Amino acid sequence: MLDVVTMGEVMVQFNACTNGPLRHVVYFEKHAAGAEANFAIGMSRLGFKVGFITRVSDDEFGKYVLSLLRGEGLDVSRVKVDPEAPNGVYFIQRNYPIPGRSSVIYYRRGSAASRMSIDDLDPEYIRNAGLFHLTGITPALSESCREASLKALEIASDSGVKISIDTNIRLSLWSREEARETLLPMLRKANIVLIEPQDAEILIGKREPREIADEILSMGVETVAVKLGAEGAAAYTRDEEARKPAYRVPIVDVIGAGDAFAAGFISSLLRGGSLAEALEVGNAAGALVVTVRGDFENMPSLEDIEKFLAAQRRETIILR
Ligand code: KDG
Repeated sequence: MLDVVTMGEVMVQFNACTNGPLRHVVYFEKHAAGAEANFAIGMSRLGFKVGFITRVSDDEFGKYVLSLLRGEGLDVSRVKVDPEAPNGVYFIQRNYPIPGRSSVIYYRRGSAASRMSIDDLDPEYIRNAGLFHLTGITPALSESCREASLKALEIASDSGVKISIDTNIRLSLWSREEARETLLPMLRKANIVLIEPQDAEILIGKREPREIADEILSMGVETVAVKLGAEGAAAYTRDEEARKPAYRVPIVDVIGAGDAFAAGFISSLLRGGSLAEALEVGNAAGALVVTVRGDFENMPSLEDIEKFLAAQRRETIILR
């Protein structure tokens, strides 16, 4: 039995080696990433058995993605190789036009993963999982992905499998209205919701963590984590709340931090951690990931989280 099953697109990432507009960038580093894959790799490194549902292309990029997922210990028995479509690819433009911010340029329309449909779902695979995780990216990929996401949630919810949803709204994939219409009913099925204030603004018109949490808890969700970027994160249940600041680390590439937080936070809750402990583990994973280029490379093991947190407690990390 798998502890976690998730479903999403894994793209090949070309991360600019220098800052500035992409037309002047000469060198790129090749990585692979995708919000659900980052989460899945994080959970696997943290000791959970994880199954991944996706489609990849039947070429070098598809082979790269598949060997990466397999190499990270994920169950890839439900990954399909689609000979009819290319793999999704994206480029990261760094520190321009806003210093300190990266932008993402996708080449993913019509990609192999965007052709996922309910035919890619094996209900037993989801029913036997401990947790089904989805982000707002997968339903935004295409109509068939939206249907498959809804179906996967229905299967999980009908069979009592816990559901976590990270809203991850990408406005280059769909409109605010589409995001709201699709994601709100999905959140009602979730046990755990992870959200950022800008997504909450789109979904429920609120930006303040306590108000966001109250609204989402009132939908029947058990635990809400509000990701606050450089300010850390806050988490809420009906009876408890906690807030933890982010750890200060040298920042190289913030993309993937939210997925690392999700893996750390959820892994800790699944192990019976308190909200405060789960926030610490989530923040630690997020902090480690932003110190390198690429999304998941620095996803830590449990042992490395413990070393990181112990060092923080001893205040031995000099970070400026
Ligand atoms: O959360 C990180 C992701 O945003 C990045 O890996 C790319 O999956 C991605 C997406 O669709 O934005």
